[in-house]
Amino acid sequence: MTSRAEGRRYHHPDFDKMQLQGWRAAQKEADLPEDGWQKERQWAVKVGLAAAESIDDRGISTFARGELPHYAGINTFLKAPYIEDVAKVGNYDAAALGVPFDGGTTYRPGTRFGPQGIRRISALYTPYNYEMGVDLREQTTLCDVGDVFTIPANIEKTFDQVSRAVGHVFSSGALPIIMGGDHSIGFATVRGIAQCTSKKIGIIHFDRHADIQEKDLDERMHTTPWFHATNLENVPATNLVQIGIGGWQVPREAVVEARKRDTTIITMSDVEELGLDKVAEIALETAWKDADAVYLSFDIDSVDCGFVPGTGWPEPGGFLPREALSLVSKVAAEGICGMEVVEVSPPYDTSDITSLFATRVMVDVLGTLVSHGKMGAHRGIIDKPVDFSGEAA
Ligand SMILES: [Mn+2]
Repeated sequence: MTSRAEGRRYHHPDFDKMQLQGWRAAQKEADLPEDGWQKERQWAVKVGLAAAESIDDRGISTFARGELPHYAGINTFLKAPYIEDVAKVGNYDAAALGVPFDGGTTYRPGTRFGPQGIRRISALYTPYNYEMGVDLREQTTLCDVGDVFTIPANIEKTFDQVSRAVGHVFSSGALPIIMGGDHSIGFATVRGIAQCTSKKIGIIHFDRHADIQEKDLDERMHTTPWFHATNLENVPATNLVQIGIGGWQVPREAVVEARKRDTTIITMSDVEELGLDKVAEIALETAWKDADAVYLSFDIDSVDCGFVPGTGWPEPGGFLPREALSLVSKVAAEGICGMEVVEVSPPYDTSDITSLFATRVMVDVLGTLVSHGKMGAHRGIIDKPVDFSGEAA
């Protein structure tokens, strides 16, 4: 009779743990500094009062400040510092900003609460990502510059406010990370960046919907951003890549326009057939062709509605969460000049899962930019910075 150990069969006698990303990532963590973390704790005690005597950990303060605890505090995006004076936004590599607006919505409203929903659940996150081996707190600087003052009853005035805000942030050198809002804002956000540069901008657009007709219900709405954005001189339609489009909610007038303007549309079947690497390659080659920067527009409804119920026009058959995150990272790895996550509608959400996914897209892009050395790369195209500071109040 053999013992249990003798009887065990070893199928992989040469298995090396370093073949596992799980183990390599654990090694990588050792290379990360923790100065930022120490600094944050010292600051928390300084401004939040030293803790009661019974608390052994003297890094804990009396009033909650900074990351911990995750259930406490005033929520900015990822508990990043809130920049009240917008003149100081350029002190940071990236700036989260909210566009609370749902006046462009043609079915379910509620995306005016998107920035609040995303900020609230973003409190759950640490600045560290295991697989990437990135710690945002240690390797970059991020702030939350708050929300744009939108005008609920006037979409054109809102567009003007959004372009001005995005232009201000972009010109400061901080990378705009925009939390919508419905997708109508895509025109205004791109216009905000495009006005600051003579260079060409491509767009990679994740969506179930084409969003490229001229008008909807007689106005510019959330179905129309790319018609107007690609009318801008330095935003060619041939550099617009639309990924995930399909189903029963794509208006025919949008299809006519996409065909006329020669955009590149990649359906979910294309994704299935070609695979994520090939799709990323096609998207990047097309969006970057003769362009100097790429803008990332992520409509949360590009993900199957079973995962993101809190959105304005849910359409089954979209991305699985892992696929969407993988593709977004592959796009961000080449650098971006700004990004938006739109169409999160917290009133229709369940357990904050839609807002959570939006947060995840944002932090995955930030982490990828850091791990690929692309944070700050957008600054190279700012050759016409705007400056509104001298204007009369
Ligand atoms: Mn959509």
